[in-house]
Amino acid sequence: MTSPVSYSLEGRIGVIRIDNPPVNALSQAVRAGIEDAIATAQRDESGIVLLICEGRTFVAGADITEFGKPPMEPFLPDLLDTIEQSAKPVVAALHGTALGGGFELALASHYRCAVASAKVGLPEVKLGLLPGAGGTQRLPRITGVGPAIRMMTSGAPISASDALAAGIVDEIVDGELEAGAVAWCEELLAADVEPRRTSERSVDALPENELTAIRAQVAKRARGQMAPMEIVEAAAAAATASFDEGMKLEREAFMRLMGGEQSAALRHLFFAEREAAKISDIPRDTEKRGIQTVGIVGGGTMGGGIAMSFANAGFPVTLIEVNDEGLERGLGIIDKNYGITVSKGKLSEEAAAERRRRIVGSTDFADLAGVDLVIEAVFENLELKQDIFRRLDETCKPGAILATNTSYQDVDAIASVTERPADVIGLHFFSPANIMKLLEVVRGDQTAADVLATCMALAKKIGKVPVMSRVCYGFIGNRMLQYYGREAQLCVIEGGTPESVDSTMEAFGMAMGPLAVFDLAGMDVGYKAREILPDDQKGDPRAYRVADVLVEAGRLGQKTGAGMYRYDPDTRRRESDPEVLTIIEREAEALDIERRTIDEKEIRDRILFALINEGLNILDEGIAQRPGDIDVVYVYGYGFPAHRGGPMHYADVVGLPVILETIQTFKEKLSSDNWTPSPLLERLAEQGISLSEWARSR
Ligand code: T1G
Repeated sequence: MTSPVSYSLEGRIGVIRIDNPPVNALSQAVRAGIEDAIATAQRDESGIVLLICEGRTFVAGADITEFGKPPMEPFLPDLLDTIEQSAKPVVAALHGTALGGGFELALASHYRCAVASAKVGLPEVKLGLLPGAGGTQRLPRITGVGPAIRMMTSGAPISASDALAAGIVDEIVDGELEAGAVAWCEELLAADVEPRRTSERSVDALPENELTAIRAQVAKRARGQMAPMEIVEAAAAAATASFDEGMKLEREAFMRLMGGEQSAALRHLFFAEREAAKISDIPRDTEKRGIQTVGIVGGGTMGGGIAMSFANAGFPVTLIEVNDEGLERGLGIIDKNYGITVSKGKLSEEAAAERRRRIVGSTDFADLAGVDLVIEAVFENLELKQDIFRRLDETCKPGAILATNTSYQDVDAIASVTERPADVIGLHFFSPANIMKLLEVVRGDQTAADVLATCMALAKKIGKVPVMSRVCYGFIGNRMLQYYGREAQLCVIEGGTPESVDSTMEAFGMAMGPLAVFDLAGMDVGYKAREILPDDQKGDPRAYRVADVLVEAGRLGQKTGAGMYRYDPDTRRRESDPEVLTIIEREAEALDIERRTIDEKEIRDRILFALINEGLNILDEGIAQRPGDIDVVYVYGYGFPAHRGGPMHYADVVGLPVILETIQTFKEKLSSDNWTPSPLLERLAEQGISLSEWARSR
């Protein structure tokens, strides 16, 4: 098997060329190839060594697929030490995204050049790790401890120009990278430069009070994640310990994190997100339909957000509203949202104006005749949506994709009113649609393969994370949310309080507790949805009794300043409200519920196991393709803590047998109607098979 690394002497430049698609990850073969090449360079006529990569990017990191397996030599930190100790200057030439171990490889080189479009970064924290090949020791020696901590705890890459300003990159190359890098190497040769070893530099320690403040700030943002804290200590040691001692500290921290649950969870999510974009029964090379222009029907909050998502990605958008007043209101929402983005400094005035210009409003349906994709985003009413699709069927050109943005409605029932059900699909955006990354792509029974493949690829183009769902009430996320919410509400009326339930779930890592989420969304949404359901479909009446009483009292949530909580009008901070506790106790009595103390473990297990059990039903019914798909939905769409890996990954951490046994106890002690173990849970628990093993076996 040919090595992914080649070496050639070109004049007096020894060129080490890495070619390991798709991202030149530092696999064992790449590490071995570099090791051989650097050894050759020590013995030949070269005066300088150039390290460069083929393909779209310089090395984008260690090979994550090797993690969790027995480490194989040469170990990356040792290889980088060999490079840094080279008797001849080593130059790294950067393009694309030099990330993680790739950036550490560049830092161990003596000089660094880059094309202007290159980026460098240490995103290990996003995998629950810290840089494990000298990044925590070399970067501070270049940028200073504070900037290095900020770069490593954010995990965000910086541009080549910012890297130049920080002293990380020495030269920005104009034009083609290799030609520019070779020319620069010739200059360095002519100047007879020596190897410049970063490890030999020293760096000033941060003042103790500044370091203390950084520790507190990082701990607050970390929300229970360990890697950011380890990064702070390793980077601080760069100033107080020798390089070798610092490397030892870094290694020990790296091994601690690599062996921990948080990194396993984050690495699971990294691959789950990429796996979710693949549809198991549709080839990746399926020809996609060309999407150049987009139409949105409905300029409300969702329609406006969706329009912005496409305009931000460079698509011209036609936004349709029923009349001038509706259109003016819809475009006004968009203008306001762009204004907020600019005022927050996230976008320049010019860039916002350019994006805004891409959105053209109209009240004439005929203006949709030529668009390639239409997304209907009107009120959640099936008949209304069907009327819209009848008109789209008459108006839109053949081959146009007709999508409905719906949270619950039956996509097949919508497709059935058209003459082209194969062109109909669901695109469930999450509010605010221009911010939230999750996109549930709902596959109807007749949705064509190329329509599905087109929408999955389009999702990535507009910066969304797509997950395919089959048709059921609530698809993946909202269907599971009903059970999550049911148990949260029952814990409240049976003995807890909104604060005890929410603080327990926030301590678990949820971005926001369930009751606070209801207040954020507005409890009138659930109230109206239940109003049109027959009683036998409304679920456990105890679960929504308090919410209904609050809605009927005008306490809808944040939008009315009070719901489960009272909200400070200025800060919007939630405050427990004794009036709500009185209502809870009164309604519990009316329902003959004898309130009791419900501890944190019961709150957590009831809420999370109800969520997991329904996720298993969704897998068993084939609504979701994989457990990892459900994890992506909950982390990207519902604030589930990424360092827990998602509800289904967490189910394997807890163990399916434990979950089954607990659910059987809940069935006996709490409610036989509410707690029916998923048949898939029973099968896997009894066979002793984990969800991840089951997923791999399919
Ligand atoms: N290792 C193995 N495979 C990787 C990989 C990696 N580091 N990065 C990407 N891939 C695969 C990915 O699974 C996908 O595979 C394909 O490449 C395209 O990726 C010692 C310990 C580089 C910005 O965290 O951020 O170094 O699905 O779809 O959108 O201190 O990939 O095609 O089969 O994401 O253009 C640190 C992770 C590792 C960078 C490109 N590095 N990668 O984005 O393509 S830890 C990272 C990314 C480390 C050292 C530590 C992105 C990208 P498939 P993609 P993209």
